[in-house]
Amino acid sequence: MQNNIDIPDELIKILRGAERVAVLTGAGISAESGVPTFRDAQTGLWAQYRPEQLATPQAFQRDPRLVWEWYTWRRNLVSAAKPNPGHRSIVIMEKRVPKFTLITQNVDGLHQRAGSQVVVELHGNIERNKCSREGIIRTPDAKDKGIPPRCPACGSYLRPDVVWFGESLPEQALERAWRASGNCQVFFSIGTSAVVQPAATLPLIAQEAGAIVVEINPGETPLSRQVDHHIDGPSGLVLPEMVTQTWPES
Ligand code: BJW
Repeated sequence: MQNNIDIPDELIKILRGAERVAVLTGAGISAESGVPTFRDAQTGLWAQYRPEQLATPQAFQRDPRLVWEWYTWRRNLVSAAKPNPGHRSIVIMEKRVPKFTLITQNVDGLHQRAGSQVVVELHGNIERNKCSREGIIRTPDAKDKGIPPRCPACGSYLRPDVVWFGESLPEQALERAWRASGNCQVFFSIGTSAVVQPAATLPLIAQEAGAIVVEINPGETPLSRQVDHHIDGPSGLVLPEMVTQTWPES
């Protein structure tokens, strides 16, 4: 089938010879798996819910039950979702590029379920829980039917292991992301609105250090005008096309 996606020849050539590639993904890569994005008009989560009522530590303090139930709804959505061709193409890139770093803002675990071996999770993972007091990863007791359940070690509420607004990102993940961005030859920004800090700075670090920066997104973002290539289209179509043209034998 003919599609209208144009992958620049120059990019294919560079990618074939590249030793170090970094990829940053956002909610858009999981959109074709049926996981809602945050900021898309109509379908994005923030079109329906207010972030400050659900995705901040203050929201959890104010109404832990509401926040926990919202995450339970999203956990069910994510666990029913399946990786799409965009996620799978990144698995092929990981196999082809000697030093490949996948950095994701997503908390849905779909990269891992597609088969990506190493994933730097900047905003945590919705499947895990941690103690809201100590920040240690904990699993609730099977008998605990509380909403939210309690930390089995100290009795405080458990919360999802995700990064809310105003919270720091996991230090090691952020450091790995800085390093890979400042040390790659090609940097991809895929399916992200490129507005949430500090992730939004990573493509700029890469560009500053001399990397070719490529954005894959069906919409425009604040980054679009600065990148070397903006490829307009859904990642579930663009990435398989790019991978097939770059490594036809894969
Ligand atoms: C497709 C597609 C398809 C559709 N194919 N594409 C400096 C300046 C100003 C503010 C700050 C700053 N530094 C820090 C801040 C504050 C804040 C921030 O950035 N605010 C801005 C919004 C202004 N940052 C923080 O608080 C961070 N913490 C921090 O920096 O700590 C230190 C500090 C704190 C306070 C002050 C100063 C320093 C933490 C950020 C945590 C973000 N958390 C969330 C929720 C995670 C948990 C959960 O899932 O519930 O993370 S918010 C949400 O946004 C989620 C995402 O990971 C993140 C990014 O969203 P993403 O992935 O880009 O999704 P969308 O929906 O925005 O975009 C989707 C894109 O896909 C669109 O472009 C579509 O076009 C596209 N698309 N279909 C490809 N098929």
